[in-house]
Amino acid sequence: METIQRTHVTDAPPLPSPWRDAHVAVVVPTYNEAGNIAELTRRIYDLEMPGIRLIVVDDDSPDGTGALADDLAGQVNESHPGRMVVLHREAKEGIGRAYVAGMKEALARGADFVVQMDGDLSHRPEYIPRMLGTIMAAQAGLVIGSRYVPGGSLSAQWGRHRRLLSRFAGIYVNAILKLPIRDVTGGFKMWRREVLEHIGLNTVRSDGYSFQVEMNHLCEHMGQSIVEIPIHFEERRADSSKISLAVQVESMLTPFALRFGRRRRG
Ligand SMILES: Nc1nc2c(ncn2[C@@H]2O[C@H](COP(=O)(O)OP(=O)(O)OP(=O)(O)O)[C@@H](O)[C@H]2O)c(=O)[nH]1
Ligand SMILES: [Mg+2]
Repeated sequence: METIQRTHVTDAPPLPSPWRDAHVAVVVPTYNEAGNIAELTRRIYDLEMPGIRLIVVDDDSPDGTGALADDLAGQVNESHPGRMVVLHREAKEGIGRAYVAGMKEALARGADFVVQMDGDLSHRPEYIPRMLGTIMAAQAGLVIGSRYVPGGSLSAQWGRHRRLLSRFAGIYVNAILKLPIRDVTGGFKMWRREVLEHIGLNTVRSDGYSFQVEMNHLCEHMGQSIVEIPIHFEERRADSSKISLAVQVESMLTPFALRFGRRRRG
């Protein structure tokens, strides 16, 4: 069993109130992230935000991520009861379904702010305090950790092909939906509770990665203010990507469906 060793974060000053004590839930969907989940957990609880809660949503990963997350939760909850929750789903249903389940759990447990992030260490948890400061100061409904605003950047390991594909996806989505967002496909975000409640998570129809675009669209539709802050996006630390052809096709079709189609009944 891996143990969580605390390290001292020297580059971040302690957060003042009310940031420090905010009820923030971090939802992380996992499918085969056994090489990453322990480090991610440690770095989240190193943030010195006593109100933070981690919700891992595992789709019965064959590599044992779910059991590993249970072990980590046991350690975290020993000193901070209820601070880490693991949802076990029986089958791989896609990142969108996992997020809907995790976000519902976050709201049910009283989170005021809900973070969504990948479980592969591409998204640095150390940005969370900055996202919280921004959402509070700007009174925004949604803060997006953005690769494509000034100051944002991509891992140097991303080749030309991947960069172009990501840029194309953004241009394609915005040609159809015209969202006031530069990084429309990014997956590192912080939501205000009321926005998620108003969206109605049961009406979200994306199963896969188009969840990101659909949620942006619903938020913009509500007239909520959306703020992007720059992040450096890192290459996943371990294990492999889960993007399948079916998921790519869904991502291509979703912008049309959102613009011209009906919503799922809540
Ligand atoms: N629970 C659950 N998690 C998923 C599923 N598909 C992907 N994930 C998780 O969603 C996060 C993002 O998936 P990635 O495979 O890293 O996708 P990506 O970041 O767009 O692609 P890469 O850049 O190649 O890593 C990771 O934490 C995955 O483990 C799924 O069907 N169910
Ligand atoms: Mg990834």
